[in-house]
Amino acid sequence: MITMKDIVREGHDVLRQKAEEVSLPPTSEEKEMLNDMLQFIKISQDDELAEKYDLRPGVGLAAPQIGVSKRMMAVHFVDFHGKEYSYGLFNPKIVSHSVEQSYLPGGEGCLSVDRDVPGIVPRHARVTVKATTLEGEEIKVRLKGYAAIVFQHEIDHLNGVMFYDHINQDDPLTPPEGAISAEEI
Ligand code: UDB
Ligand code: ZN
Repeated sequence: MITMKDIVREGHDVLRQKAEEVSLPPTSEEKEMLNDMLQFIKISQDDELAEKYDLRPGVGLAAPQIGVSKRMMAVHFVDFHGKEYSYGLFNPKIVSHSVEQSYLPGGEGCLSVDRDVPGIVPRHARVTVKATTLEGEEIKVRLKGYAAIVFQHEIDHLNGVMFYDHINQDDPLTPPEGAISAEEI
């Protein structure tokens, strides 16, 4: 079982590397690891288990965050419209995105970052992501609002990018012109 001691924190090189593509079909070790990542996220959202194992309630996790430089990510969350997203994904790729930008009004955090970094993180308002699921299915999902932000945050980890790289240093709290709050879509 993955716990917080397995989570790599900022400063570690693996978080700045571009992760390797997983050659398909994945090995049973790769599938097991991705399944463990998804379980970690689910367990972290269970109040009793999160307290028992001292976990931060997470919505997503990318393999570099457990020290593995491979293109794998897990997400498990319900968006503001009550729609559930629960996936373990190999080789996720943004195949198209909107020009319009969006952001979470409260900014972002990260399981690999043990400090508060205030600031607006501009993201694409809509993205289409292609990936292969844990079950071996090739999928193409269209995402907007909160879901689009979670996926972009995790895919960034596969490219060595941290959320605060996107914050405008000169004016951290002002959203870019034309950007919409992720809570509105
Ligand atoms: C998170 N959790 O998991 F609205 F049940 C964040 C942390 C960094 C605060 C743990 C989170 O947003 N939890 C949450 C929010 C809700 C309801 C709920 C739980 N991540 C994932 C991460 O670090 N992945 O690498 C950070 C998010 C910031 C924006 C998208 C991902
Ligand atoms: Zn993160």
